[in-house]
Parts: sequence; structure tokens; C-alpha cells
Amino acid sequence: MKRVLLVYPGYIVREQPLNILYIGSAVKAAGHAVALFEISAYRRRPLRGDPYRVIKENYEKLCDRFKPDVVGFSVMSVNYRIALELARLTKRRSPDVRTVFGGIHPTIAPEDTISEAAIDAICRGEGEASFTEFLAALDRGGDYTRIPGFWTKRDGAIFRNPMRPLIEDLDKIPFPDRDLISPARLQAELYGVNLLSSRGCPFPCSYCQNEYLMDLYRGYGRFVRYRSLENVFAEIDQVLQKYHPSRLSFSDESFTLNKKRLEEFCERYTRRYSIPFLCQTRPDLIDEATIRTLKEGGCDFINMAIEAGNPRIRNDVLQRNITDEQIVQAFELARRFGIRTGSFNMIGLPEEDLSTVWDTIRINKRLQPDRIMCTVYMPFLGTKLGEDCLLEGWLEHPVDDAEIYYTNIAIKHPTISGRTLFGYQGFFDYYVRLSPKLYPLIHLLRWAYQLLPKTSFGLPSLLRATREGLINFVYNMKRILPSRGFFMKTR
Ligand code: B12
Repeated sequence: MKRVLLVYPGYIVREQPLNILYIGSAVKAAGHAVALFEISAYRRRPLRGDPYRVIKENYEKLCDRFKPDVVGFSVMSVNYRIALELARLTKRRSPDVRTVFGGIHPTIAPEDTISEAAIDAICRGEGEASFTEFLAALDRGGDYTRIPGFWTKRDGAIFRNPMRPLIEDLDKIPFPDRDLISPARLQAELYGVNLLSSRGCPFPCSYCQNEYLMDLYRGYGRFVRYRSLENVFAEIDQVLQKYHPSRLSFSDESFTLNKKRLEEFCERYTRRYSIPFLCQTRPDLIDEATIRTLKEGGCDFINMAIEAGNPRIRNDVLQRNITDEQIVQAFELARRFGIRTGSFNMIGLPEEDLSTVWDTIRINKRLQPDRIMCTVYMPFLGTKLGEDCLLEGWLEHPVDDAEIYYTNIAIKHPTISGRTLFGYQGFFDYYVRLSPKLYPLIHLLRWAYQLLPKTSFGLPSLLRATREGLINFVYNMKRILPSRGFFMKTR
């Protein structure tokens, strides 16, 4: 038996990180001892000195108590820096502890990741079987260098193994182990407890890593896979009985892709449960029958990505292939059937200028989703669009630090200045919610806000604290903005 410490180096804000919880249950089922370290409680970073100090101190305390043999990190690119710091700390403390990086980052950037001295192995793609095979090999002192899906090091050599076939029958894997995280993280407003009823998404949007994953897995099984409804309901039963959430949410990338399954799911869900659920999908996968099915099935909130209001940016640049009409229809149908909506949007996209940022504001203004998310585009490796931007030198600050992903502007956009993007990100909701008559005032507030530096990197502590305090203030004030166009005339 090995002692395995799992690390989720991101903040759990709404959805729980099911990937590391799936790894946790697989490792437990294989008979190992498991603990999880996650950093949500240490979100406020020290203003002086090492920004990771508090995280490291708490990590060390857990290592002293738990004494891991293996530490497994789940790593998105935005969390790579913290993960690496913790891996280095682990190796400094005890060189014999094995460090493994899994998740999207090592999957798309395997060479960079494995070449780090503090990282002993990486897992590319799904990790349940690969990681447990690795642990079993360590346990019996056997060969751990030929495990599919795993790249490992031994005596200075790197062993790069082919991918492991995708898990064909998702019903066979244990449910994610939610006992690993604190109960406080299982009651997220609007999201409650989240589940995945399927894996994989068939759409090749240019800013997402899906297409890369589809290519990587070509010949290794079906990419989009569904769990049986019996299996999903058994997990819901367990979740309701153990954690008593007030809501459920589905993290499936396009929940309404398979209409026949959706109908059966909703019909059975509403007979079994009275608790509402949230899901997300693409606007072009919504029509009246689908909305009716969802409504009757207990769905009360749908997230849909608009991404860009300008059709050319949305379709030629982002490869979404979704028309304005489809977006308008999807949001209006949801409203008509009494399902609340959330929109996801990005600004600072390639080929964008201020006029297209305004297209995105305008379409949101017309639709008045109940929740609006606006982030500044970040180019990632493993995405067509991101790699082009990286080649063109778009990245001014690394995207490998979780702190940057909302309000630190990492990119140098060719036509829109970083400060302007920072301003529009902060005031996006204000433009959407308030009457154009108030725009002069919003412009003024935004300009004042834009006097703040566009990132927190390297700022003296007082300036940094002021910047972060003001960002929080502007963010929190959004809550009192009228939703549904209280001041508006544009609908
Ligand atoms: C659900 C989801 C989220 C959820 C939960 C994230 C999570 N950690 O689970 C939430 C909403 C929190 C989220 C947030 C963000 N996300 Co997100 N998200 C996804 C999404 C749609 C699905 C991920 C998922 O659950 N898949 C299903 C699970 C079962 O598969 P998996 O994650 O691949 O996990 C398997 C393997 O990777 C491996 N594995 C994972 N961890 C480990 C650890 C070890 C030790 C081992 C051995 C194996 C292993 O085994 C797992 C089980 O088989 C992906 C898209 C995608 N196609 O993957 C984007 C994606 C991961 N997200 C992305 C981004 C950019 C973000 C945000 C930065 C967005 C933003 N601007 O706010 C934030 C960052 C949050 C943070 N904390 O830092 C990018 C990541 C890009 C990158 N290179 O880092 C992706 C790839 C989408 C994209 N744009 O291409 N996200």
C-alpha cells in the first residue's frame, strides 16, 4: 500500500474538480491511502515576499502528518507555477517521494513538464488506470517505465509511452470521491454538487484543447462517451444521501448534445428527484422541444457560451459555427420557459477591436442573461488559436499562475491596450445592465479604474493591495446592478 497525497493547485469556487476526485477514488479502490491538499482557503496571498508562502506552510504541515510516498498533482496551465513550487518543495524535503503531474497541462506540454527535475512522472490523458498501475508497480518494486499513458524517468532516461485507450465503459469506474474535500466546498451557490454524466466534446472550437485531445486519442477509442442513466442516478442517490446539497449541476461540456438520452434522463430525473439542476450547453443545441424537456425535467439554470458577439470573430476566428439567431433563440426560449441563463464571453480575441467588444456587450444587453461571465482571452498551447498567438508574441506575462486568470491581463493585444481590456472586463456587466444614458458615467468610472496597473505582478505591496481592493469592490458592486434590464430600453 502506498500513501498518496493528491494536490489540486487551483481554487474551488463553484464546480468541484471532479478529475482529481476521480483519481482519488480509483487510488482508494486500489487499496492505497489517500489525502487531498487544495488551496482555496489560501486565496489571499501575502503582499510581501514569496506569494506562495502560506500555501507552502500548510502543504508542509499536511506532508508532516500524512507522510506521502507519492504526490499526484492535477494541473491546468494556469496552476502550473504553484504545482511546480510544491513539487520542488516536496523533493527538497524528501527526494524519495515520487511526484506525478496529471491533467491537461502535462497532456499538452509533456516535454516541458517531464524535463523539470522535480517531476518524476507525467500522466497524459485519463489517469484512473495509468496511475493505479504506476502505484502497483512501485508497491511491488517492479518496472514502472512501460505504463501506457505515463511518461516516467529512471536513471536519467525518460520513458515516453503511447496513450492508453480511453475508458470505454464509464460505468466501471468508481464515483468521484467527494469525501476528499471539505463539505464547505460542496454547497456552491447555484452549482451545489456537480457531476459528469459523460466525457468528451466533439466540437473543434479553436480556443479549446478538445481538437488536440481528439487527435491525441485518434485510434484509442471513442472520444465522446456516456454513462448509463442507472449509473448516473446511483451517483445522484449517493450524493443526496451523503451531502444533502440544495442543487445539482452537470459539468458535461454539452449537456443537450444527445437529445434522445436527454429526454429519457429528464423524464426519469423528475420522477425520482425534486431538486433542481444546472447544466451547460451550446446555443445551437437548444430548440423549443429541448427547452421544454429540460424545464419539465427539473433544470432551472443553463449556462451557454456566446464568447463573441461579432459573428465573424465567433465563427471564423473561434470556429464556433453558431449564428446570432441561434444564440438569441436559445436565450429567449429559456427565458420563455422560466429557465435562468448564464452567458460566457471573452474579450481581447484575435482580430478583435473595440467595436467587436461592443458587439459582445450588445448581444448580452439584448438577451440579459441572469449571470454574465466575461474573461480576457488567454492563449493556450494545444489550441490552434493559442499557438498562433504565442508565435506572434502575444504573451506578456506567463499564463501559469492561477492568480492571473481574471483580472491580470497576460496578453499584449495588437489593437486593444491591456488597460482597456482590464477596464472592459471589470465593467462589462455595468454596460450590459445599465441604460445607455448612464454610459458617460460608466466610461468615467472605467477610465478611473484603468489608471490601475493591468497586472499585480511586481507591484509594491500597498499598490497591489489597493489594486486588488478596488477590483473586488467593482466586482462586488455588480451584485446590486439591476438584472433583466431595469433601466433599459433596448429590448
Ligand atoms: C470542468 C472544467 C472546469 C471546471 C473544473 C476544473 C477541474 N479541475 O476539474 C472549472 C469550472 C473549475 C474550470 C475552471 C477553469 N477552467 Co476549465 N475546464 C473544464 C473542462 C470543460 C472539463 C474538465 C473535466 O472535468 N474533464 C473530465 C475529467 C474526468 O477529465 P480531465 O479533467 O481530463 O481529468 C482526467 C485526466 O486529465 C487525468 N488527471 C487529471 N488530474 C490528474 C492528476 C493526476 C495525479 C493524474 C495521475 C491524472 C490526472 O485523469 C483525469 C480522470 O481521467 C475542460 C475542457 C476539457 N476538454 O478538458 C476545461 C479546461 C480544463 N479548463 C480550462 C480553463 C482555461 C479554465 C479556467 C482558467 C477558465 C477561466 N478563464 O476561468 C478556469 C481555471 C480554474 C482554476 N481553478 O484555476 C482549459 C485549460 C487550459 C489549460 N491548458 O490549462 C480547458 C482545457 C478548456 C480549454 N479552454 O481548452 N474548468
